[in-house]
Amino acid sequence: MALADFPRYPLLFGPSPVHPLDRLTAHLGGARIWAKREDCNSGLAHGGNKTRKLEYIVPDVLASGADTLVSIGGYQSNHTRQVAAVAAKLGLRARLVQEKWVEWPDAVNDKVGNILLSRIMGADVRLDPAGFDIGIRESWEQAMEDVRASGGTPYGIPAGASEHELGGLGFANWAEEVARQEEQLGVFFDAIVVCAVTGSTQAGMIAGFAGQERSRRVIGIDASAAVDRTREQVGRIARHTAGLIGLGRELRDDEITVLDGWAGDRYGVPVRSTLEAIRLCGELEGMIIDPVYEGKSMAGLIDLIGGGELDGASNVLYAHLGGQPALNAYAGAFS
Ligand code: 5PA
Repeated sequence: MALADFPRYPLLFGPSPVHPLDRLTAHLGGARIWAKREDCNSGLAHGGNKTRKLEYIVPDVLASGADTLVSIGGYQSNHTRQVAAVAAKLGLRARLVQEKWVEWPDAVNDKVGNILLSRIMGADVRLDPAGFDIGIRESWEQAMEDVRASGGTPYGIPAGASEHELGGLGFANWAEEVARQEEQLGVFFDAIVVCAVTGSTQAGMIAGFAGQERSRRVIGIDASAAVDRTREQVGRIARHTAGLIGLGRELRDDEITVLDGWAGDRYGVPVRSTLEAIRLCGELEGMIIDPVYEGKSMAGLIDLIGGGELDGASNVLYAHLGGQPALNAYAGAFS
């Protein structure tokens, strides 16, 4: 099978925009930096990377006859907010397990931002005291049982849609979209920089780009603060996705790059470099990034350029995966 053989249910406006970040580039004085904007890829509740992944999952949802999407994340999960939006769009219910992934003192952490949007979209939001974990959770399985017990038909979507069979396809498609945009723009992105936590975003990219003629680096920046687990998950999902889309060869270990050093000690807690990266992008580009994911991957990009790591690259593409609604829950970090 090839990627084109998998059904895709359109949820995006079309290809997400790609544009240069020239003031940031001038400030850092290295490779030219561009951004591809998944934060404005869709009209569904601000979109983001999960909306793209869900394009390949929705056909399976519809075929299953389910009436309720069941998913899981932290209180400020972007993923569950996007699941809630897709459920609304399809006329389905959403049952969301929101775990306490982050010990963050902001008093409105479980009230504003993503969780507020999910409530507005009619999702059944349930808070759970469990801590951070990217794997399959008992609470998620229990939520599916609850839906069944009340006469519904659940469809389970794991954290970040990553452990889903088809979770990597959305970003394999992103890789094809990038190649088409490169042709239109007359550039080649030597390196892609992307945030990694549950893994299927970077994994899909790796699988997708691996089939293209000209090779490039796909550099994951860990934001889980549990890099071994994330690296394992990225590698496993990349290999699985490569198999699904008929890559026709095994991925090499050197194609799986997840760097640590910018997550701090804890998932969801911004460190100094995160806040500096957020301010820098805001002040130089008017581009807003969040304190949980994109602020950390941008801090990585800044250091990689400053440290000469990307010297051989003339154009670097920063994958902006969305996530700004969470900023509302982190007002304390900026006051
Ligand atoms: C998330 C994930 P992956 O989980 O596919 O590695 O993507 C990391 C990532 N950027 C990067 C943003 C804005 C993200 O939301 N978010 C999760 C969520 O629950 O929102 C899955 C963790």
